[in-house]
Amino acid sequence: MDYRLYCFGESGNSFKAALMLSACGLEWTPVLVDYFNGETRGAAYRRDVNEMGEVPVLDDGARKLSQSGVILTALAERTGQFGWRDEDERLEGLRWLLFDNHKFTSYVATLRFLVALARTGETATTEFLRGRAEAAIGVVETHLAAADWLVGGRPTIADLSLSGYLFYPEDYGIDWGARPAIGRWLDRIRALPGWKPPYEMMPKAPAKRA
Ligand SMILES: N[C@@H](CCC(=O)N[C@@H](CS)C(=O)NCC(=O)O)C(=O)O
Repeated sequence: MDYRLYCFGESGNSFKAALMLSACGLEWTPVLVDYFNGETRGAAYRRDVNEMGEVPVLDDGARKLSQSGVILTALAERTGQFGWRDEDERLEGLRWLLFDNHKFTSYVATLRFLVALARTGETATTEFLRGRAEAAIGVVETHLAAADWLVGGRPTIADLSLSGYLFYPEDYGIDWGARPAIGRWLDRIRALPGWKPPYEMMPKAPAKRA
């Protein structure tokens, strides 16, 4: 199957899907979305690609899948890799995917966007997001201090989802050195087949035009 991933390099949600495709040994091509110049907010993108106005979107030739958690789930089911062995694992994995989408990626990614990409400086908004991000990061650090992987003692789509933003080089004021369990977990994920840094997997989006 010829997979096309609508994405841009700065998007950690896209990186989750990109890493899954590569780790599963699937052939795929990035389709660069001009996010910073408004492509996802345009009518054509919403009509033809994703009504939610987001990346990632995975086009498998038959249909377009969006929401990284859905893409990861679909690929796990199709390939039999990084998925669940039984109902207990499936529910536990779903718990982490929902936690990621609601509290982990959402706060970490928005904080990174404001501080490192939009360069707003520290504001009341970033202070709020930093507190929420630190709390969610603490939950993951505590879990990983007692387990190598989030679910089932082996790498799953839960690990690919929660780690997606943590491979980016930008500094947004989180002290990752103070989270040694997360650091060791990221090293284990880097050792998976097909892993490459985000900006080597997907092209960066063009800068915002004046
Ligand atoms: N829950 C979604 C989040 C997707 C998302 O927020 N994507 C960002 C880029 S990383 C986006 O396309 N944002 C466009 C916008 O909000 O206008 C997922 O996991 O796929």
